[in-house]
Amino acid sequence: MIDLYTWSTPNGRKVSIMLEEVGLPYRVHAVNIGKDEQFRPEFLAINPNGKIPAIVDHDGPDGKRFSLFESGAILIYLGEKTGRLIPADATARFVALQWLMFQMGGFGPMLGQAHHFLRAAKETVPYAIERYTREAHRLYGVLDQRLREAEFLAGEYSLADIAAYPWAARHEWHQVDLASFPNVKRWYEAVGARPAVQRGMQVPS
Ligand SMILES: N[C@@H](CCC(=O)N[C@@H](CS)C(=O)NCC(=O)O)C(=O)O
Repeated sequence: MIDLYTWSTPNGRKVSIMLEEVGLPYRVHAVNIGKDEQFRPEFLAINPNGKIPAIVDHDGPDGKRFSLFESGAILIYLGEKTGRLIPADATARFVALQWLMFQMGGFGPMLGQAHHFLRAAKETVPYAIERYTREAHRLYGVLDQRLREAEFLAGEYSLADIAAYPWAARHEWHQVDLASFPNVKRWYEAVGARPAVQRGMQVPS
């Protein structure tokens, strides 16, 4: 059994989608980041960085309880644990990890900054809005080019698509019109049609 500590955000939903896809049993623990529950001592004991998502696997690699944070690391862990959604072939595996890192380092953090300055900042900061919405559009352009040549980010559907999808699902928040990125739109609709993705996007209910 895996305990999933999460909230209704893109980083959290990467992990619930992955768990739904691979079919491992899991229990959801909602950590309301709007109420600062991520800073409670019991959660900081699992993730000292005070951010969701995190998991506790009661059947870890050496058969013992194992806790893990950082959504990218969790996706790799679950992929390796199940042999699913992370390619076995070395070249394909590194391509999948490359696009996972692209998401973790750019298509996530930059979109998150755009969300902050467009929706949450206490003052309007035009420089920051321009910087992060421009970067969001640039990143969608990179994805669109990749998805022109490949059906999914690593060729076959993989953990890289699972990482990127919940961020793309917030395209209206970062003011990106998918009609401007037709290959991303095609990919977004294909990923979003998967039943496991639809279930994972409802977590926590
Ligand atoms: N790099 C981390 C980022 C996690 C992250 O930023 N989580 C956000 C929600 S999407 C959070 O917990 N925010 C609460 C806070 O920053 O206090 C990951 O991918 O797991």
